[in-house]
Amino acid sequence: RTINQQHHNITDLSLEPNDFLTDVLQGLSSNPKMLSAKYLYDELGSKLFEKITSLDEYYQTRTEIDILHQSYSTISTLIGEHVDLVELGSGSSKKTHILLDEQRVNSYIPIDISTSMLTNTVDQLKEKYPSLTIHGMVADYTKPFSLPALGGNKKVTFFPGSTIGNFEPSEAAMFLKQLSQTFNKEDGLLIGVDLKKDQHIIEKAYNDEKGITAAFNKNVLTRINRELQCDFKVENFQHHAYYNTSKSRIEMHLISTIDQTVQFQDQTFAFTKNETIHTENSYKYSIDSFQKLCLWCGFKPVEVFMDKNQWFSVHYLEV
Ligand code: AVJ
Repeated sequence: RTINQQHHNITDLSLEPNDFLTDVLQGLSSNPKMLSAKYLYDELGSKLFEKITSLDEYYQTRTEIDILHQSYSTISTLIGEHVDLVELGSGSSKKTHILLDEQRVNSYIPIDISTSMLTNTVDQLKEKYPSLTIHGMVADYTKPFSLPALGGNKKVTFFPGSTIGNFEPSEAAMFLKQLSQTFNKEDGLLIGVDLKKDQHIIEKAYNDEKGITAAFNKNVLTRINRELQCDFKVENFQHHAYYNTSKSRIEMHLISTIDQTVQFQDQTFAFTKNETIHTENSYKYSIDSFQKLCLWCGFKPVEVFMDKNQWFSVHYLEV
C-alpha cells in the first residue's frame, strides 16, 4: 500500500478491505460462529478500549504501569542506551511514556492496527518528545511485516497489555518463534502477561458495571454493518464474558437473544436464541508456563517483574 500518511511519518500497511469481508464471512460461516479479536479495534473500538483501561474492574493496565514504575531502574539497565524501541499494539502509548522519558530511546516505532489511534498518538508524542525519531506503522503485527530501516542500534520490542493472550497458545508460540528469529544477539523483548488468578477477579474485568466492555464487544457488529453493508440488529445481541477454566482463558461472546436471521452480502446467517458469536479470547498464564513457552520459542528469560498480588507479570527476554 502507498505511504499515505507521510506528514505523520507513518507507513500504512493496513489490511486490504477484502480481508475484513473474507474473515467476517468465514467467521460467521464457522461453527461456532466467531470473529477475530483484531476487528474490535476500529476508531470507536480503540477509543472504547482506552476507556476500559481506566475502569476500576480492569486491573491489567494500572497493574502493568505500577510494575514498570516499580522496576524501572532494573528494566532501564536491561534495556540499555540508544535503543530502537518497537511497540506492538501501541494504542495510546500511555505505558511507553515510562520508557521514553529517560531519553534512552534512539527511535520509537509504534505499530497499531488503527490508523486514527496511531496518527493521534504519533502527533502527541512528537509534541512531547520533539527530539525523538518516531516512525509509526499501521499494520497487523500478527502477519509478517518488515520494520523501517533502523539505525542499527539495539532493538527492544515492547509488547505490553497481555495482548499475547489474544493468541491461541499454539499461535502465540508461532508468533514468538517468528519474532525471536528477527532478533539479533543483544536485542530484547519486554512483554506483559496477565496471570491466572481468582476467576471472579478476571470475570469482573470483562463485565464492568458501566457496560464499556459490552459496548466495546457490540461495536464490532456496528462496524460490520457500516463497512460491509450488513444489517445486524445490534440490540438483539448481548455481551457475555466468562472464564473458561479448562482453557484458562476469558472468552467474550455476543449472544443472540432471539431466533433471528442476518442478511449479509448475498448470504443469510441464521442465529438461534442463545447462539453466540465468539469475539475474543484472552488467555491467562502461570509464570512458569509462560517462561517454558518462551524457551521453546528461542527466547531466554532474563528477568520477570511482578506486582504484589502476583496478578500480572512483565518479562524481559533475550535470544
Ligand atoms: C488489549 C487484548 C489485552 O484481552 O484484556 C479488554 C482487550 N477485551 N477488555 C484483553 C480487552 C476486553 C485486552 N487486550
